[in-house]
Amino acid sequence: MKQQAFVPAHEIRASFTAAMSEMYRTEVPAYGTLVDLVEEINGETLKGNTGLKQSLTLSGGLERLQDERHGAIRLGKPEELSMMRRVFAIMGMLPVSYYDLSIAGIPVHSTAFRPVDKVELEKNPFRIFTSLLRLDMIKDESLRAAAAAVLEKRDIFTNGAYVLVEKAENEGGLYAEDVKAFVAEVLETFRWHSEAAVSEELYERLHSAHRLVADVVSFKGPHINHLTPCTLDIDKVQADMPKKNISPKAVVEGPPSRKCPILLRQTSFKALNEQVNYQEEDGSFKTGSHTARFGEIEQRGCALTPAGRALYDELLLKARAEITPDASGENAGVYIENLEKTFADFPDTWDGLRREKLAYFVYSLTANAEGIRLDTAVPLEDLVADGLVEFAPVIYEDFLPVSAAGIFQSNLGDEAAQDFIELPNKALFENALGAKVLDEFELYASMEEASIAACFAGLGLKGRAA
Ligand code: OOG
Ligand code: NI
Repeated sequence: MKQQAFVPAHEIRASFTAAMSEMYRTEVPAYGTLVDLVEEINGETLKGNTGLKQSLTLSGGLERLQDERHGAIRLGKPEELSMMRRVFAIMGMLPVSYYDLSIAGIPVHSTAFRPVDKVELEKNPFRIFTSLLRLDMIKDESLRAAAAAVLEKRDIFTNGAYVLVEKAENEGGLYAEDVKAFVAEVLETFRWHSEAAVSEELYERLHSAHRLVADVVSFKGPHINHLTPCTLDIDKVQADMPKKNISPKAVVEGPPSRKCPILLRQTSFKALNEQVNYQEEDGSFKTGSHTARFGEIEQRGCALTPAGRALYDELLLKARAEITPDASGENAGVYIENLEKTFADFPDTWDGLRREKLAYFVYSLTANAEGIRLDTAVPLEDLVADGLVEFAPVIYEDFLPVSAAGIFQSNLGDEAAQDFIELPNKALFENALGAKVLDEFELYASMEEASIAACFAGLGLKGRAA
């Protein structure tokens, strides 16, 4: 009998992403409208041919563009995070980077689960920003205890999910007959529940500590709070959103529009006000509302080296110190103008970014290199200059750095950041996760290194000249 093969992780990931996108479309109709708008504008952009080659290089090709999404969830306790790590591992998604949001006044810390190798990323790049609540940042001791007690009682995963995760771990993968069930069981965890697990009174107390605390603690599960399609022209989608009755945030977050896009740019529409039912002590329900879920779009650029990231942070902070975008949108025009002016100090040609080692690139042999064998090592630059080797930017696969970005606070509403006890703790996060997070810079650097090694090998050389 022919032995049955495991379903590849990227196929499980693609099925899960499609199922979640479908679910979110019915839960949040504005998301469906946004996806349609993004598809329409991607189509027009491709037809218009503007910067087509570059956009496609950066997005990893047309096929990937259709699947491109990111999402976000917020978890309440360590066991939830470690189980989530096991679930995502089956989809080929590993924890990359540590994001300490306490520096933005938000009581969570986070990682991004995503595929890490080149082939996996090309097949399906789905990534999910995953946060863990920092109960220790709630100052009021009795509230902290009440929140912990509510979380203690809940289990966000179905029995079926536990069974299939264990099966996949024990056997080394999932067979086709289990994949459908696995996707359906895991999807349950991401579903919206309008029945709260707390009374109105407790909800209000949690909410006044921080609206995120209320969002995590009050519900039976970590509802997916947004899904973000990828656009080839974020400025156009931003401009067209009001025509579809979606009101976007005042300005696009991240770097300004450039010839050579860097990191990522994103914009969102405000969280929905949704009806929920609080569960009162006497067993009755009380109607109320909660804002959590929103829509967002993104456009990706190239991954920056630590030096590039430092320059990005410096320029973004400088621009924002001069003009901070107002939530009303009143100063959006001057903010954008000033941002573009400030970023004039960031090289805007691929070769400039490469020569100054501000961004990562992958190298490949050109058609001229066909049949050529070298017997002495030469510097990479000579091969580029001789037209034997060409380069393309590495796509940034992660999230906007917390240090300089305003996105997190503005996702939650535009009120001022609340004051919390600060205790940054990557080790605590990794303990909860049950694993170390991978270093995104190392991942990008090794992609670049591997591509260079392949070029030299292709020319018959063992290594490059220093
Ligand atoms: C996560 C926000 C992070 C992004 O695009 O930067 C994120 C959250 O609000 O839970 O998704
Ligand atoms: Ni997002």
